Amino acid sequence: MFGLPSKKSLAALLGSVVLSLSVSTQAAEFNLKVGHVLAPTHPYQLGLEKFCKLVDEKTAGAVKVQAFHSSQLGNEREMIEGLQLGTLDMTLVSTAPLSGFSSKFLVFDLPYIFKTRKGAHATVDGPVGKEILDTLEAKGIIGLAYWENGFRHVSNSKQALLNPAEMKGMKIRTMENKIHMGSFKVLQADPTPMAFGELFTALQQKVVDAQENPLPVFFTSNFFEVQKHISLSGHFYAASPFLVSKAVWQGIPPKYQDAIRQAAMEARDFERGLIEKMDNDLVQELKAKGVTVSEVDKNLWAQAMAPVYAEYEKTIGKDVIEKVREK
Ligand code: EAX
Repeated sequence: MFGLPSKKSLAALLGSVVLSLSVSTQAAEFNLKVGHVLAPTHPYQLGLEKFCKLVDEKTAGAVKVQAFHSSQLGNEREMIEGLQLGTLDMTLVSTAPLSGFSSKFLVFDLPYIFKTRKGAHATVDGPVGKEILDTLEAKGIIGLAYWENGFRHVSNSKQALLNPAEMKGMKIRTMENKIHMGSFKVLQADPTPMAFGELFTALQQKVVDAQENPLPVFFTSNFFEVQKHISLSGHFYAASPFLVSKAVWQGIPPKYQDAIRQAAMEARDFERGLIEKMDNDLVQELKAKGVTVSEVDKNLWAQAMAPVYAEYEKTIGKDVIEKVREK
């Protein structure tokens, strides 16, 4: 028969029980929520899950963050407003809707302002990017880092599309951004601004013929089910600022603020790596799902969209455009 456990093994068992209880029940000093609009399988979510783990580790459990995908905490404009009101702690959004809060972000929305991922990172991670991100502080928002959505491509339900002239009359959903809309208006397309959460249904019901997003968004939101043609135009580069409510931020001690900033930087590099890998892998996966994937002459598209620069040169500043434009 089994003998009674020794005093030593009982003490070891008791110690491990106390330890596990202390870790699992240790109440965090700060419980924060971060929201975004993309799918649970998108690098936004995967990067945020990494971020949440890093924050927990770096603050020894004092700060815990939960990530909410698929517009559970609102669409991008609503979440940015929530930061200003202090009703939402954090959000990860594309730069496009931010131009409605700080017009300095408009420069990032110009078509083909960036040519390469490396060039985009060098600018947004450098002094210009910081200067623009810091304009949000006056609006009640703190910017931690630029994550990545990526280069955006046009998809549609009608035809394989190679030339910008073929966009004429195409009803295309755009983000709520006047340069995005203006860039498609010069192609004589018919842009409709719409929150991301409404887009799949609008495509399914043919309310719009087309949309534009990076491949990771197109794939993880299953747009291949309702869009059979994608043209690799890469017309806009979408950086994704990671934002915190200033009202919430001011209540967090500096040592935890530093830990959160470090975690945002480390998770940024992880998230950017996932986007790049998906960009490389998804063309084949989309073809396998029956999507026509067309390479296009980007110079042709850039020339066709170029008039939007003249339209916004005065608002943005020629000097700012030249400072940001990747040579
Ligand atoms: O930031 O709305 C969009 O098309 C964006 O890609 C989305 O908001 C992710």
